[in-house]
Amino acid sequence: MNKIGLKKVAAEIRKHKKFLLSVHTSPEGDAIGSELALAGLLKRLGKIPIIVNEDPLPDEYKFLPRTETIKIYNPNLRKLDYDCLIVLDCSDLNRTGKVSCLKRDNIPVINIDHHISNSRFGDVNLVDTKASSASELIYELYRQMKVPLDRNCALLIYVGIMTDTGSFRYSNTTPLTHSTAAELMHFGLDVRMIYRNIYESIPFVDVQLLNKILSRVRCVASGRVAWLEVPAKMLEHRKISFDLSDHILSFMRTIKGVQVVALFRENLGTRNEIRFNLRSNGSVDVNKIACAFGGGGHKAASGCTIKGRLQDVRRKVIERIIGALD
Ligand SMILES: [Mn+2]
Repeated sequence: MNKIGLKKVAAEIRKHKKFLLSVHTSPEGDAIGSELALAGLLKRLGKIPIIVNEDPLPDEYKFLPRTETIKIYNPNLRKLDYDCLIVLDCSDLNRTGKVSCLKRDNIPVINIDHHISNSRFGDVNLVDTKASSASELIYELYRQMKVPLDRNCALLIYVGIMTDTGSFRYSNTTPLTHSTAAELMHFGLDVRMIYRNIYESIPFVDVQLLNKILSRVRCVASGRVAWLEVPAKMLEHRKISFDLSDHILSFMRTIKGVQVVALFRENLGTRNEIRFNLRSNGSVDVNKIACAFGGGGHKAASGCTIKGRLQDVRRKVIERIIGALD
């Protein structure tokens, strides 16, 4: 555990009053859970938290408490007055997207993250690559600052840990992860309801789309690499309210013998911009592969946004993945 980072962040938080909080674009459970739980901690300390994200929440997270306090970026927010910026679950400030425009030169930045590719962009950094999630770090921060948790914050932190560990299945799950989850459950969390809200609430139209998308999975390198391309035209007829990428990646990694899976999506709205996400069973370091294209993440899970044509990006990335197989 990064005790020094925890102490420094606690000291920096005590110095300021009004905080701007943000997370990466396309926020998921850990991003949302960690920022809302941190906002709760700041309030308990008599501070004012303001959360601004570039993207709205996927529908499956709207059952969480206080999600209505999250503001979506708009240019008027450039006038926003605050005295400390806290960025969560981001390896780099640019991962916040347009929210990075709100950063001012004279304002200190606190960086709270667990990605191995983290660039230590903050003036104060709490980076612990052994932590399962940014939410687990917020749990430690509550303890460090001796602020008692309440049920809502326990729920938010639990969701961050649960989603980032693939419901306690991925290799970032540690004894500390489980003991933290046990502590959180003492607040009377309904884990069945939480799981059902996040993973078992796919709208039927999305199940049909998922079916179409999954029929496009391809395997190469004797079945050791599975990849999938999702062109924008498959998605443009509907507003994406539910985040399917996690479900797609989870399913692909269940293919027998597969070591690396790759999902390539054409971003809607931005021309020639591709988002790719990689997952590994541990034999290939996919953080290194994403870093080679300007992205990053963890050894077993990484991502990158890159300019280019879908097929060109896919060919280059797959070639590099095959080169990294033993
Ligand atoms: Mn995370």
